[in-house]
Amino acid sequence: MTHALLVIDVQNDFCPGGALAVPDGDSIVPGINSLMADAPAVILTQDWHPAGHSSFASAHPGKSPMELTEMPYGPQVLWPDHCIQGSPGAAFHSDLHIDRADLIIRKGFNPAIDSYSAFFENDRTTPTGLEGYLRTRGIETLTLVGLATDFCVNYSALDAARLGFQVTVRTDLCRAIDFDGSLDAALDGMRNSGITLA
Ligand code: VGL
Ligand code: ZN
Repeated sequence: MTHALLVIDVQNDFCPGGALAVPDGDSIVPGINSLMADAPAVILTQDWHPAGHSSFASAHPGKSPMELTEMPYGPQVLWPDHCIQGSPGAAFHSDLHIDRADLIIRKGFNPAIDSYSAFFENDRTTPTGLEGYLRTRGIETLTLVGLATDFCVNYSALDAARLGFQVTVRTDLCRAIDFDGSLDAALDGMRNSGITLA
């Protein structure tokens, strides 16, 4: 087995009605379910923050959601409170066939560091353990789908490519936040890193 489908953050808070809703975010669920049915390995990620997480604007007096701040590891967008551990917003979309998952990897649980990528926290060095899991299973190629194209899908795809995996992003099964040109920047960055956009 050498191929895995990586389903990024298809959670209620990133779907319409959620705390950090991605436009049209729920529309990709049926297509992802179809892909999962045929994939030899399926891994889901789940954004999973403690209350008061440092990526929340509410944790920074005087700051509003979507403002930038400087963290010890670099610039960080401040988000509305979202995907709080155990909350309904952190749950997967109820139509997603999560029983197909071999592994669910949670990220963003460290109060001091955000984690967009499925592989590394936002300091780009603290690993989540996913690389070791994939390598020990002999997985070399990855297809990525999910939310959001320009943040967690983007960072996961870039890290996967940097680690030497062969990466395809199914952009038809992703949706973007598209904040301040972030979608175009992400697509350019992924293309320049040898990632196949399909
Ligand atoms: C995400 C912002 C904050 C994502 C997660 O899943 O793209 N974006 N946390
Ligand atoms: Zn988050």
